[in-house]
Amino acid sequence: MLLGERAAGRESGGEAQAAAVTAYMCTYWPHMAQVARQFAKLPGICKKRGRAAERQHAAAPGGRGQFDPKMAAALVLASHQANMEAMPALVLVVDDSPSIRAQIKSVLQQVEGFDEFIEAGDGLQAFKLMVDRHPDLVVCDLIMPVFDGLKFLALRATRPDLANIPVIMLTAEGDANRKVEVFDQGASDYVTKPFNDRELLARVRVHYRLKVLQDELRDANKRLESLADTDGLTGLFNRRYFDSLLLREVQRTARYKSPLGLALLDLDHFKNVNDSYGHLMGDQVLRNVGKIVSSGVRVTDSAARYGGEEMAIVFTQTSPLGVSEVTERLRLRLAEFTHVLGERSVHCSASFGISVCDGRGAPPSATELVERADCALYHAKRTGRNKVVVWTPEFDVTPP
Ligand code: GH3
Ligand code: MG
Repeated sequence: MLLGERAAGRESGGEAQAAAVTAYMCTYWPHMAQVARQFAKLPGICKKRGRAAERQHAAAPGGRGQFDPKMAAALVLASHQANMEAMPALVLVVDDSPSIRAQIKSVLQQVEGFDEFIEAGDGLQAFKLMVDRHPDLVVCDLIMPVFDGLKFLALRATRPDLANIPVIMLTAEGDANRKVEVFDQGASDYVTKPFNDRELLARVRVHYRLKVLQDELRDANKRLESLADTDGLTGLFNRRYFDSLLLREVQRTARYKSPLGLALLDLDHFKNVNDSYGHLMGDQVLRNVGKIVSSGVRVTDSAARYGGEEMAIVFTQTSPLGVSEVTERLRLRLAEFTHVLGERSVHCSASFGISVCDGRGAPPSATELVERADCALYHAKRTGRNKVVVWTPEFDVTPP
């Protein structure tokens, strides 16, 4: 059962109801925080005014309660129809006449959820407000002194981030050329002045509806994209993404002669962890290792889950010495880390194999780079584990 925040507030303390709740959805950001405290373990979505940044923040893993991105993507798609009318919208009303602005506002207030308005007296002020506040919809007069509606549309066209905000222009009766020009400049629709209240309402509703759907589709697509690239357990990139990333980085190295490094990591005696402490502890170890690895490298480096308990790190623009140093630091951190699950705790070290190209000469192919790191990793396992081994050409002559 999906719970809205009003219902969540009403039902606080009602255990039977709470037990049936599988997810919650809030309209305002502060409500999200309140409801998340009550249903801390459930996935939640904040739908405040369609602003992508805030919604993503509300939905970020660990941001509010336990968030399940797969579920959120499904919930957003499944619930938009039911919630659309109730969503509060921020509307920008632009007209040089304060009385017409007041008239437009009083008409739009009839739409459920349209309860927040900002106003501008000319196109320049409107553009600044649009940039600062990212409204959900703009109703704008075409004819205004100095900075008119067409100039406003031209300025808006320079900002791709404003392209999805619908603009409905108010135009004079019978001016067909102007209407065509308004569409050419990116307006979503027009209403002729003096406007008919019901027509304005109908057009605003349609364009607002379309914007909400487009925003939600874009957000859901972004989430699905990131789900397709990441490993569900560790949050690191998955193997598929790693393969294409390494290929790209090797090409970059060949083109710009920049150094590149690859480290393969394999947990030591991990099977024993699963066998002695159970798979849940094994999973906990993998999650922790993922966090330690991703927080221990630069944002420009990339860490991926390469296989079951193998991970790969691609170091870009890093000298061979730098790759060895960072990898050695990671090895130490992992060896010292205590993994805890319930009452039990365990240590689990890792072995590392490194292959690098220093940017001089033709770099090895991505496959060669992986084979070399794998060969060095094998050597690390054979010679005692919990160590970092760098591949050297001698390994090809005398296999470890
Ligand atoms: P070595 O030091 O030689 O690497 O020994 P090892 O025990 O780590 O290596 P081995 O390849 O024998 O075992 C790897 C184990 O990793 C076996 C497999 O069940 C476990 N494993 C792989 N993926 C997962 C996972 O997602 N969760 C858990 N809990 N275990 C996993
Ligand atoms: Mg292992």
